[in-house]
Amino acid sequence: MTTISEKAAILHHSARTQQPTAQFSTTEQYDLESAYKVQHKLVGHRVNEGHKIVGVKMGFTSHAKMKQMGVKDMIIGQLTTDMQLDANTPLITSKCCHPRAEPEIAFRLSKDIGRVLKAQEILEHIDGVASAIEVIDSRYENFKFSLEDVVADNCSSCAFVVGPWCEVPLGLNGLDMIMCFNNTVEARGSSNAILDNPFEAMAAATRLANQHGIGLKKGMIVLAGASTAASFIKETTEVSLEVDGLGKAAFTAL
Ligand code: OOG
Ligand code: MG
Repeated sequence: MTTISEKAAILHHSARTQQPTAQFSTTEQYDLESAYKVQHKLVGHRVNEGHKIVGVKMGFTSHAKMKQMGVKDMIIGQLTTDMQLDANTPLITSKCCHPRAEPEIAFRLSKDIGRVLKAQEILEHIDGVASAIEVIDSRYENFKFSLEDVVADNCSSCAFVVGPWCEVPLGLNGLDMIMCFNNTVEARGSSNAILDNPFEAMAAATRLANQHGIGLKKGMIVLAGASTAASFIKETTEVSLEVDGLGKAAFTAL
């Protein structure tokens, strides 16, 4: 049996050495509440290194993702400054274990949120929407985990890029999401795959954040969860995503 602090230290070491670790759940039982405690400690390791929390990410908000990973509940993880990619900050794949990319939609919070919101209340709490690509990189061997394991591992969070912020449209339904690897279509999804409506994923984020003691502050980014299964990056160098009406997000993998 490992303690919460030990689990967090093992997972942080895995992330920083690119050495995947064995799942905890195959040798011991722990519940979701303890798993979120591990996640808080794990994110604390990054904060102690000088990085800041800049947002949250939802996981398993689409059937495609639940099916790919064999889990059935939504999860929430935390995003830090060292995960942010941009035109001048490529993904260094040698610093990852087995990175995968997935097409997402990002929201920007226009105010602090301290309660659980309904989807209809989201519009008055956000001031930007954008195309986004998330890079997930499980710290567990073979990218295999239980729900508790993945929550403890900060929901496989590794890196993300957000495209130019757009004005918030009244609806986000039926948007085509096309992810390309080296300019060739790698995955194609629809925004409807994200809980039938990405605003529902944002509402679910307020519920899970509230439940697990995660702060949602003005200016923070919320990733709504992938609309398709994730793809291994491997030899890919250019990863891009175009979402109907929201423009393009892209990064370089070296
Ligand atoms: C967990 C993270 C899931 C999403 O968008 O559904 C996630 C994983 O698949 O490793 O980020
Ligand atoms: Mg994701």
